[in-house]
Amino acid sequence: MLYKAQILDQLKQHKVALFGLGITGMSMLRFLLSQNISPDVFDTQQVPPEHAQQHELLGQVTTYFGPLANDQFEQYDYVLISPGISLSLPAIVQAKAKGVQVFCDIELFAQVNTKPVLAVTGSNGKSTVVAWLTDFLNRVGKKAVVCGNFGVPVLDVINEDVDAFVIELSSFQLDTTESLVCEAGCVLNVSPDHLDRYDSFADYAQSKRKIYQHAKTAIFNGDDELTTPRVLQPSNDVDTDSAAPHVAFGIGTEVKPGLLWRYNPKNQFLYHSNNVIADFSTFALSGHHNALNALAVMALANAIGVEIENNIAHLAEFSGLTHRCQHVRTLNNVAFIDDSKATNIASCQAAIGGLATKKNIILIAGGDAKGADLSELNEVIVNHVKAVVALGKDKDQFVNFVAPEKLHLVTSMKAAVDVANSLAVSQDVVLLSPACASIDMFRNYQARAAAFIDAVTQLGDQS
Ligand code: UMA
Ligand code: ADP
Repeated sequence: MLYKAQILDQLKQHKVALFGLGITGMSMLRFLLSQNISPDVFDTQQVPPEHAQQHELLGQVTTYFGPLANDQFEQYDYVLISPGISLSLPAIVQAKAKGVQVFCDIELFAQVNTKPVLAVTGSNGKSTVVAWLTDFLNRVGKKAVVCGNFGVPVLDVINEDVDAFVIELSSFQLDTTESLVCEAGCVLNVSPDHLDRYDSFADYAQSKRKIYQHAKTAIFNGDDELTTPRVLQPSNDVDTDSAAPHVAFGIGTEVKPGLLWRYNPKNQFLYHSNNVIADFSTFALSGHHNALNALAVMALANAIGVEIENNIAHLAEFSGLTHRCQHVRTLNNVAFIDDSKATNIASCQAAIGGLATKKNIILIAGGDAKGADLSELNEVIVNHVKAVVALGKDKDQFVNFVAPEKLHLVTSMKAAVDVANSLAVSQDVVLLSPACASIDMFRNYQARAAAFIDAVTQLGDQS
């Protein structure tokens, strides 16, 4: 396999620690061992999640499980970390202060990879866009593999023979990525999320824009200033226009200078420059946010030479990912919708905006708000939601802005579904769109969805 060798030579000659043993950590361990690099492995959990199944690999390295000393990594030259590990952890801060190199799997991938990359980040829509783009590229005859934050670590697929890797990137991954060259990099949108990991919203937004650092084309959302291709220059700490050609997508009822890929919500047409290229109402996915996602997919595919206008049929077929506004059941003319993947405020707003016909939504929300102020949901709740059923760690935030007669606090998903069902009348929509992370009550958003679907399935059929 052809890799760029420099970083591998460096790692071979120096002391390497691998910190975090989830799916990213295991992928880094497999890759390093395949290159005859043997890191010391750390995890702050006494029994890390991937430990039990991986005795064989872990038998080849020295492992340290449990709390870390602040000077734990000072004796190393490199610490390869997983994205879930905060850079403000004292052991990491101290290591960096001593000049230890700290980076994640994406940076390692970037330094060894020789194949084309399309990279996508944003607060919402990343997974939908990378899955859609990969599906589209494969349908038009380009071999594409989806990876990254999507759940497939990049180093697990690096040997695949591809026309393009389609990489979903989180801000956590971008925080320690400096050299990712991509054919096109795209920030879909930026809205408050993960504020428990950043000093400010501005820092989080800046982290997203790192994707443009070495992009050959910078694709951005013309309606979202925070996605504009400007990159922080470490030398002078100033944001500077990225050198790559800029390509914008966005909403517009008429031609706008600089807006190449456009959606007109009035007629639901998609445009390239001045030309109508598709009628979005014929697509399998619906909602304004998905029209914008479609534009991003087109711009990204076009950046590697895919002709769009004659391939619209291939684009229109994608029917979306599970747990994003997915219909579960209709009972007594009440639709139950699973949008468990809505883990921040903007995604919940998009779901409500896309589904509301009148004030007919019963919203099940709450969980770990990750430092966000849930009262930003007030406007959409006032306009479209007839009742809120709140659960999870930050459910009490709803007390501050939802009228008492409209709010129901519960302690389990089963209770949430039962209460929502008892409030619903014909033509209402019961929407699980939590605006919060799930980890305070569930293993992940899939487990939260499973609890919702289970409770909905158990509801008696009175029709
Ligand atoms: N750990 C420590 N000390 C700490 C924190 C974590 O030792 O202080 C250890 C944990 O004990 C565990 C390991 O680190 O053993 C977990 O690492 P991780 O949290 O980075 O999780 P992975 O399993 O490697 O999954 C990560 C991403 N997780 C996070 O960013 C939190 C996955 O994104 C991603 O799919 C995967 O890499 C492959 O790239 C998940 C996610 O929630 C889906 N992402 C966030 C989001 O989408 O909003 C950013
Ligand atoms: P991510 O990977 O960024 O979390 P997903 O595609 O998994 O994004 O979607 C997460 C949530 O955001 C879902 O609730 C989905 O309905 C909503 N969503 C998808 N695309 C957008 C968008 N462009 N703007 C706002 N919300 C969106």
